[in-house]
Amino acid sequence: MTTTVPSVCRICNHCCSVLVDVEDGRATRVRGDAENPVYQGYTCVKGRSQPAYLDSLERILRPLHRDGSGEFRSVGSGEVVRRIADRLSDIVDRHGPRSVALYLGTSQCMSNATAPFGFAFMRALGSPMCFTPNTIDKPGKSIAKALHGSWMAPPQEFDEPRSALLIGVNPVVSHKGLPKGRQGRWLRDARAKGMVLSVVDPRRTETAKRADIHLQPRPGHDAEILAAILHVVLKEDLGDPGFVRDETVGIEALRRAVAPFEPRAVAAAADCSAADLVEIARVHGRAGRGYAMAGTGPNMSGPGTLVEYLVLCLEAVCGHYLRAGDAVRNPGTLVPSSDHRAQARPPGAARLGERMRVRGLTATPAGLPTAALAEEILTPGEGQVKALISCGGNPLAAWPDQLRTLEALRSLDLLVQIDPWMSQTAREAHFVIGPTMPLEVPGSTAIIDLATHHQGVGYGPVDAYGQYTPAVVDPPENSDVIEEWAFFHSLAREMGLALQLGETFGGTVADAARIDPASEPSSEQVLGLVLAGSRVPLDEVRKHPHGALFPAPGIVVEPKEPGWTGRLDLANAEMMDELTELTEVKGGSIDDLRLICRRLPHVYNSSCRDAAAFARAPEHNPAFLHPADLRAREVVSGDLVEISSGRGTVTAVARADESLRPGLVALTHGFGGLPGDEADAPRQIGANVDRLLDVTHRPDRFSGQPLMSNVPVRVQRVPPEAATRGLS
Ligand SMILES: Nc1nc2c(c(=O)[nH]1)N[C@H]1C(S)=C(S)[C@@H](COP(=O)(O)OP(=O)(O)OC[C@H]3O[C@@H](n4cnc5c(=O)[nH]c(N)nc54)[C@H](O)[C@@H]3O)O[C@H]1N2
Ligand SMILES: Nc1nc2c(c(=O)[nH]1)N[C@H]1C(S)=C(S)[C@@H](COP(=O)(O)OP(=O)(O)OC[C@H]3O[C@@H](n4cnc5c(=O)[nH]c(N)nc54)[C@H](O)[C@@H]3O)O[C@H]1N2
Ligand code: SF4
Ligand SMILES: [Mo]
Repeated sequence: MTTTVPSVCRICNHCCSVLVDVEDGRATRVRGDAENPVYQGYTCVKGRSQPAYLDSLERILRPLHRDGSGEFRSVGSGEVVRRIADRLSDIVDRHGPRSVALYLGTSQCMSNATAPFGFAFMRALGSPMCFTPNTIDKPGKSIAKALHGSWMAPPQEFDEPRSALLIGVNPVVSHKGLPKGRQGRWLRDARAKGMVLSVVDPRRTETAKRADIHLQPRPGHDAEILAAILHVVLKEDLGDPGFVRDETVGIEALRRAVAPFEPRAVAAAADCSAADLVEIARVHGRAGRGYAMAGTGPNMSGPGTLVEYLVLCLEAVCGHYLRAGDAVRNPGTLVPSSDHRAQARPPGAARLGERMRVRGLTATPAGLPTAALAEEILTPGEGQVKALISCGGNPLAAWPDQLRTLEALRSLDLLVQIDPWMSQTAREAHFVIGPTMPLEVPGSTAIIDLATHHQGVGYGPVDAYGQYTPAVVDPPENSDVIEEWAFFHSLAREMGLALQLGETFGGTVADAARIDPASEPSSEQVLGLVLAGSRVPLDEVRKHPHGALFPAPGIVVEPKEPGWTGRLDLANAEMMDELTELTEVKGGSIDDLRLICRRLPHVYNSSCRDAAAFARAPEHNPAFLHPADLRAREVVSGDLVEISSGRGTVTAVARADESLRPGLVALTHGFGGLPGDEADAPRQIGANVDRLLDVTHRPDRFSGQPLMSNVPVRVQRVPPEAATRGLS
């Protein structure tokens, strides 16, 4: 008998609404839910491939312990928690709590309880060493907000924009930068109503193909391009001078700082059309309503914090914020309500308490710098990290500088990897814990509210929306998998620690959120606990199994408080200095190719490579080059090429790509194995991009994020004799 259960896909945080066919307790099919008002039946191949993942023979269904002989042996979940607790207690006794670090990766975000429990565990242990991928992604977003200040009401964002400016973000593949839901339809309708879409990207991406203006510059010139856009907007008195006068400080200093960024000069240096650059500035500056978002490209290609800071300056100069009396269409659903006021929260600290022992880096509003953790592990002395619990992330596939990461992880006294697959990192771990998978646990769409709240523009739905899903199937029979929050809960109990949920989705510490170590809460109870206090109660959201809009007609932006003096800062001194330095440093050698980042539709970072098989796509990551660059190297699509940077060399399969500007090679991260693997199988497992990166290469001054795109590399053909090895 087949039953069909509505659910939320949590393979990625687009959170599509899906229907799952269940037969004899197993999921047999996942498809889009056409009844859902926001997603309208949209899904992607990754989400639809889930039934195959749940029952995959390769899934880790029992905890594994690698013993002295180097072999993994399965152990019961109770026993594995005891062994890890013993090791951790011993490490803390010898080296103090700071020697234990936690890394919560991308795949933990989709489970609402993992972060609250993981962080609570670390607080109970007394270690501040919590890391996430945010600092190797777009950390500039939250840092720039601290430097600039933030508007205490939402941006106009997806509410009837007349101009959308997307800089190095490709929503058609990544689902960021356009509203959650059926994005293609939204884009078509918005353009029909007059919205102009401008895209700045060195590749003619799937999104750029749908744009009205596509500026195709060299990578790494985004700060200059944004400065040139501001130059035009300010020179021609576009934007919203009233907003600038009333709500900001520093306009004159900003004007001076962007004055040298004359569009023709910037366009010449970036090798793109000056006319299009000016046109983007005029469209955006005159639109009245609009939004701008920078993606991973510009954040990874240069000074990411400066890029994000200039985006915020542009949006303030254009006044793209809701004002007193405006309706707030998306006040969030599964997060608590907040006040919306037409006033600026002034800038705050961008360098926060905890210091790394390396390179003078500190915590920032984006978190501790993940790009410095390997060095932190490798640096002897007081405070050295000796143990790492890694959950839902894959350091050896995704952290910049794979060679250094490997050296660091191999030097640890304890590495625990919570992962359903024998990933690159799992292979090196002392303990591997196989977790439940999303359809086996209850969940919700709260992450999309949270991302909007923390990251800003480009993450949420247009209108308040929410969906709850029960667990749809049980874990496979005879399995011994453990839900991520429950791992932290049992570990705490074993170590005699009481958890206090501080960072729930509401960000509040309720008394009720103290978890009794002796308790055995259910997944449903825990979900209720972490979503407690949400604007729309979880029970209300539960009443709409197919998901629903939760409009809030009464929520409007309140007027500014009397006597309020907060202003947005358009001219933070460090940012202005960094901008000025840019006018002095010009490009690198243009004889080199530049390696840039790029995502593929059928994989999710290092996850879902099976979906590639499902989509009959190659399971490796092609090295995309412009046909002219291939010809110059006497390479044809399908040949093996060697890509070398100052840090390392990988072998990849070349693929002609007309959409790329010449002079570039685009390679997707997350692929490949450990050093030594790929030489034998670039066609099967692909190449690890992060082996080409060096964590000390031009790090961002705040986040420590190194250059991860726009990286100088050399590409050459692998001679046929050598290539035959790769054909096996
Ligand atoms: N299908 C799929 N979706 C995903 C993911 C995935 O792996 N697969 N990953 C998820 C994650 S973790 C994230 S953070 C988001 C990221 O989402 P996006 O930021 O949209 O990531 P990409 O699709 O890689 O797009 C980055 C774009 O930047 C361009 N670019 C590279 N260098 C530069 C530069 O110097 N300047 C400019 N202007 N552009 C540049 C690239 O050509 C590329 O088109 O996607 C999420 N969604
Ligand atoms: N060169 C280069 N490097 C990059 C990037 C780039 O564009 N170029 N992008 C960066 C960005 S934006 C990001 S966000 C990071 C990503 O960095 P990470 O988050 O560290 O990497 P992922 O590959 O997303 O790791 C996900 C891991 O979770 C596992 N997993 C899958 N499902 C589950 C589950 O249900 N539960 C648990 N516990 N685990 C699960 C997967 O098997 C995988 O091992 O990479 C960064 N690295
Ligand atoms: S993996 Fe695909 S189907 Fe699932 S939420 Fe993401 S975009 Fe939607
Ligand atoms: Mo990311």
